[in-house]
Amino acid sequence: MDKLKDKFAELALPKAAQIKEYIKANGEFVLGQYNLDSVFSGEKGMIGLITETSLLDPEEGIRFRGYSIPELRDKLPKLKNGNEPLPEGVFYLMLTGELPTDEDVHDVTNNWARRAIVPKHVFNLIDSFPISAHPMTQFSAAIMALQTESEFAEAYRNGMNKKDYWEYTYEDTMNLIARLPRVAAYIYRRTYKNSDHIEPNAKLDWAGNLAHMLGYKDDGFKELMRLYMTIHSDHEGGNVSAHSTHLVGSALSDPYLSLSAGMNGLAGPLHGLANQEVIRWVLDLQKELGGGKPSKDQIKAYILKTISEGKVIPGYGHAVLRKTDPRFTAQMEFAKKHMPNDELVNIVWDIYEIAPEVLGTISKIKNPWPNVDAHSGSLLVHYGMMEYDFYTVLFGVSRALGVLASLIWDRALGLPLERPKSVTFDWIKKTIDAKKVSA
Ligand code: CMX
Repeated sequence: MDKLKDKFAELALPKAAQIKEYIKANGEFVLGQYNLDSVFSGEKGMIGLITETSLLDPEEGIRFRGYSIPELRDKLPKLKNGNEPLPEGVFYLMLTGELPTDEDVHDVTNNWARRAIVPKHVFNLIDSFPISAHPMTQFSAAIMALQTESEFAEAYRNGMNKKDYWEYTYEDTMNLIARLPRVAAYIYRRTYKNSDHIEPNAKLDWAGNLAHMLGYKDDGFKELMRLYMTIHSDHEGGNVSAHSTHLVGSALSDPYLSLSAGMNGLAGPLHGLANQEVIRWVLDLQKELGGGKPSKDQIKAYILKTISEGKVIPGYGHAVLRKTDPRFTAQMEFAKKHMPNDELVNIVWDIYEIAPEVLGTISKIKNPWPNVDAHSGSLLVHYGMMEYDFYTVLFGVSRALGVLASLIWDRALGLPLERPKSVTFDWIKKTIDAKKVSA
């Protein structure tokens, strides 16, 4: 028996059928217009996707099924002595559209614990990489190695009916999410802790177990992982990791192939890799000054120097957001409670005072405010995780929750193969010139 699967069938499938009917009946409705600038701006603002799990407002930030980040922290179930939401809850919410009860979340924890068996060949594959391989390369490859377990791929080979796609996508998703903490922790311990691996503890919650397998005993780190895994999980459908997972999934590539593609996108420095780049940038700044806490003038000068060298300030700016990211604020609140005097955290706060003012004077930059990545590394460093090349793997484990919940919805909605039209620049020029002549 799988209560979450039953709940999805009971709640979400009728909703999916309604959505399909609505789209069919209103297919002619015009949603917007786009111009040449839209095409050349990376399709920003062009509506081209349906993603049920979350919606992003440029001013307010992300809402998961209508709930903001502060609301999630307030309303999602927590452990008895805990203060941060359990990520099992945000997954339940994204999948079903309903806030889970404590019991619902407990069921998901147990469900994932039952499924968390990683086949040996996955560890062998990870071990075959040179130690110097970036953790995201190891992570993406490990997800591909897990693909041998895909129930979707096997059912498709055996001639599955279209109406069953969502069920096998669900099974793969649940197995994959259950196994990711073990895979991530294995990569961490192998790369940085001399392959001194730590066995999972099935009594812990999903994020608590990840913290345990990484080797962090502090309860504060477990709480951080619960918050971290919740707030990084989804950011509507157009960001690179969500969109690439969805795009690859549209070819009916199974969840393993799709998520691995998404992770390759997350590994880009303009997306998830920015979380490691932030710490690298701050450490470089400190190195240049000979160590210690930089003054605000020194921070300002370093920002200007970075920009003059044709580089970006990592952790600042966003393709959609136009205000401080509420995920940044949630992490700042966590830091104020748990580590208000931490030097690196204080540097991050000083940068927050200076960077928006400086970036705001550069007219081409549309958003001078911090994004989620500006804060996360300093929290990890506080608990002793100095290996910043690993940070994006943590982002990836969390991001799997949202993009895979969406993939189940994609299959339940029967969304088609994605195939936008592309043209050559010559085609554009001829078409526009011809229009000008006839005008
Ligand atoms: N520092 C310096 N320049 C910046 C900048 C920053 N933080 N943010 C934007 N710009 C520049 C862009 O590089 C671009 O310059 P060019 O026209 O010379 O190429 C110009 O300003 C316009 O960019 P934009 O329209 O404001 O931003 P985009 O939507 O194109 O890009 C983003 C958004 C996030 C890639 C960009 O702000 C950036 O590179 N930020 C730093 C990297 C980062 O923090 N990424 C993480 C985002 C969150 C996540 O996905 O995890």
